[in-house]
Amino acid sequence: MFRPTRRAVLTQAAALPLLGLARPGFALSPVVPPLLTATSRQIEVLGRAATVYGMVGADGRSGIHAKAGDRFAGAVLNDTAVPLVHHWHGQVMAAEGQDRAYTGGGELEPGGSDLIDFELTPGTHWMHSHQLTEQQLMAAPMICREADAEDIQEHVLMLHDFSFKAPEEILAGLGGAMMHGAGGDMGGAMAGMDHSKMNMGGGGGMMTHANDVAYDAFLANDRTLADPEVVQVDPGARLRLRIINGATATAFWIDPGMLDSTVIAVDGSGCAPVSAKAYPIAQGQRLDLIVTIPAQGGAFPIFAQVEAARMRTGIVLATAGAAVPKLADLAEAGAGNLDVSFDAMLRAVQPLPDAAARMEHVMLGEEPGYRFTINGAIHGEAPPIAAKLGERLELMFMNPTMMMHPMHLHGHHFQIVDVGMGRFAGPRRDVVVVNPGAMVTVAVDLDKPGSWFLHCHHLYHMATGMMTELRVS
Ligand SMILES: [Cu+2]
Repeated sequence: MFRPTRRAVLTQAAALPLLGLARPGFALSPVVPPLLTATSRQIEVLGRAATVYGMVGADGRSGIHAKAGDRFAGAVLNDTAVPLVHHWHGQVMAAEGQDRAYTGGGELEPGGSDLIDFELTPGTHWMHSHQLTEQQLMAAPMICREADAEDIQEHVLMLHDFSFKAPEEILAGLGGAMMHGAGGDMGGAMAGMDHSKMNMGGGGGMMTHANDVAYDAFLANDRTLADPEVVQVDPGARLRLRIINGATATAFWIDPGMLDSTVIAVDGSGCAPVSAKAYPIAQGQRLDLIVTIPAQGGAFPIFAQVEAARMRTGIVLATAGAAVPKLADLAEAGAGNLDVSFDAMLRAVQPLPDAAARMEHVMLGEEPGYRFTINGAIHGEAPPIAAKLGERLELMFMNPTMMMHPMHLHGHHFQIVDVGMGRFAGPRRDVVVVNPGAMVTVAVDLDKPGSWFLHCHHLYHMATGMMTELRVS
């Protein structure tokens, strides 16, 4: 893990008062170490050096690790050479303007800092750039330990998809162009689509596909299975894994192998405990998984296998002295596509109270030239969805496209209330999987004014237009 020296931190702190800061609502930080620094760093992937980004806390760890009641208060410094649009994913107590991912939020220039102050939302959350740099690991955990969290060992597992190509090149290869004409090359219809990846998915025999980017590797805490992270655990112990899918274009199945396992929270919100053989996690989603280490000890891989594929990554939980076996990065059998059967089993610990709701239809779309739309428009082409402060809104997503879309709403934890099997008090989440051919409804109480992005968490779908705004006033 990248650890800045104390000297580096102090140097940054000393430099802060000199940094330009031209944003209304943000004041210049006094001489204190930055709470968080966006930085460049080097990692090794499959024996090759790679320059990626990172977001490092004042304690030198990746991201923020706090407890319920703590505030995220201090300076966020952009110590990279690229502008930054930071987003605190899952932080529902942050007012609009506390991150830059909203219309008018602008970019934090290289060398600039923002002063941030909000109470952290308990749960497993994360942070990432709202730009193509997310592909280059501009992302980190944002963990706020719940007041009632069981007193057991915890470990954060962050997943990424990795390419040695620049994200602009990946986007051009897909045939996509950045919305607002910000670079990219308009290719032919579906150019770069890898039709060998086509597979018959759900949705009544529709030809669906997944994994439209050919990645070089899949990372679990920055490492592949060639050299996985090994976490020391005690025989017989219970361990809480806080799993974050920080991949931009890849959904996974978490496979705890022979370990007994139970999910107790999704997207940072508690759910009634559910056990399964494998657990789906789409881009942006989180899973809090309790696993039990057998009393006799040993080494236990936790795999994350790419949906509709054999590729996988993971970490190993091992008791003292256990031999860690060599782990293949291809599973014996391909995984299925993500679907809603897992969400259908989940029930929120804190469901929304009964209330009358107003319905908005959100039609997802895909047009030639790798152009992904919401209600027929790319971001900026259509007015925002207008909503009233205090109202209960239901968003009914409909997906006639050939790909799954993990739909994310900023600033709120909605509740899934219908996945096509009748109404239910499903899980609280902030990213919902909408499969090809599916109709999924979420309910949300709009308790904060502002303009909140509603977008697909597939980075290249968002970048080419699949984003709109909920304007709450
Ligand atoms: Cu999408």
